[in-house]
Amino acid sequence: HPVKEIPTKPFDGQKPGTSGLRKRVKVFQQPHYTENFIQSIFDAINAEGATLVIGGDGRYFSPETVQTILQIGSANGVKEFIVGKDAILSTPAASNLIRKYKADGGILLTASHNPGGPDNDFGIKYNVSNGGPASENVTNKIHELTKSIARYKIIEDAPVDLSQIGQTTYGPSQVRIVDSVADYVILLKEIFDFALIKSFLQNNADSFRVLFDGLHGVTGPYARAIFIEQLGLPETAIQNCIPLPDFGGGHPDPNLTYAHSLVEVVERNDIQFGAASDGDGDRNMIYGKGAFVTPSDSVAIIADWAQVIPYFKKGSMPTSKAIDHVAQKKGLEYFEVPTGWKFFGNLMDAGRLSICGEESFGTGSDHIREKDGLWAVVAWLNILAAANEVSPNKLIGINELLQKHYAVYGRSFFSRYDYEEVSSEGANKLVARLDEAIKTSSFANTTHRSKSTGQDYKVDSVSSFSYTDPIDKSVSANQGQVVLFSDGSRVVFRLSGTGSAGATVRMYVERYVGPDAGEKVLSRDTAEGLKGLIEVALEITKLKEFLQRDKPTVIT
Ligand code: VG1
Ligand code: CO
Repeated sequence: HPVKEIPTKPFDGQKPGTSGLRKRVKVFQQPHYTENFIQSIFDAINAEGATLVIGGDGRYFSPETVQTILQIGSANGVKEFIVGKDAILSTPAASNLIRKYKADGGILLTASHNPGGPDNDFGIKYNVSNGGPASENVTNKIHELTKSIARYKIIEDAPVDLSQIGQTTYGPSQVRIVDSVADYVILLKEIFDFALIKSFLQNNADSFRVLFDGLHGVTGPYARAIFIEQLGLPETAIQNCIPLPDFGGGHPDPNLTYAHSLVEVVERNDIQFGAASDGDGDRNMIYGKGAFVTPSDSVAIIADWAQVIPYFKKGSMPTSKAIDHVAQKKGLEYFEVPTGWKFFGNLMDAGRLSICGEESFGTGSDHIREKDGLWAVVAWLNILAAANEVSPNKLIGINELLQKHYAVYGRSFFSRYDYEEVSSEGANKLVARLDEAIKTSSFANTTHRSKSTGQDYKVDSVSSFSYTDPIDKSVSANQGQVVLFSDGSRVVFRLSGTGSAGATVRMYVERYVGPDAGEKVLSRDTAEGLKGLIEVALEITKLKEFLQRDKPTVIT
């Protein structure tokens, strides 16, 4: 098997974003485009003798890309590829395999929650040996290499049948096709009290029904193994659990807008516990009849209840503003990092962080180095099962747990407004206005009254978030513009790093109400709790004017 060198020219824009390189499928299908990026990964790492895990969310263009990786990887000296059957590995499952088999890294073929199919998105992400996404110094190096690439190397061998579990070869390299699900189920069983969850579900089969929606993403087979095979739930407990290359035409993002298939059935059938996951299985939404859990409450509650989860009984406890209150009360360390799971990796490796979350429906722990949708869903089941063990007479559901939490810790009303695919020009003007406000302090100490609620909000400061990694001291600047108000409320603006066209502006809004506010205030709708603040934020930034949008595309 001779190594061939194929001449090529650089493409613009091969810069990995928040979570890998994401572009339209048509962009990846251009001759040499995908090959260039893969070769640049191999040039950035030491591929000689390496073991790599390969898999993804099963989206359109994945099987072809696996073969491309085998061609280029074998020519660059990769010793062994561990590949998920049919190119399928959820992002958390891939992270687990990298760690479990001590691989040197992995290539994940996913654009996560972005739609799939020939006219939609594809993505390639490189993870390192701790199982987590490569840090910015690695992704910057890959990007630099894509700018000057002049050739890539390939070995031509017969394509590997990805549907056959077992050992085979590609050129000089070993290829191991593995069951995509098995090791992940073993992992979750080590973490949670499956026996307790199972008996709780069996004893409350009518009063506590479960529905998981895979949105035709990668989690389907994992959900079947966990909910049906392990926990003994009926077939009706899962839906849309066959992975499809175009996710059935849907947008596999678990939020109230895009996961309407779940929301509808939960409402119609009075399901007490519903959940959904995104395309690649790292996000989750917990949603029951009349009960919606925001991502920040979810991680705070998991941190608060960590002692009922066997994994956390083993060692030190958590950290990650709802979760801040839990950490403070428990005397634990907590950190605020920029957007993107890669920023948690160093802290976890150093043993200083074990529970973390993102506003974008991402929750996870140091059992792997990615956020983990099914982990969060099973964590909630474990917590509810444990909570009900102590209170056998009245069923504690999602809402009861939330209200109990607010009564102790207070509540951080939180919401995110996404303005998708706006003009880059408008987005830049918005950013420029905020930069100006930072430079001149022109917003500081100004007070703004909301017309609809009559509340006054006084601006304390406007700043740009810069993060210094506590472990390796690397600095990531310009990670979002923060408007802080005198009552502790804050609004953050940033540009998305995962979109594949135009610019997407995100506005994060947060307002804290202490436990003394009383149940009536604490149990309000998020939208109601945030109304005045959102009005003020939109007004002072002139967001609608700059973006030419009256409403956000999605509110989560
Ligand atoms: C978004 C989310 C971020 C998440 C990232 C990847 O990034 O806001 O919290 O880590 O997606 O998630 P951005 O840059 O568009 O805001 V996933 O599920 O795509 O791996
Ligand atoms: Co995802």
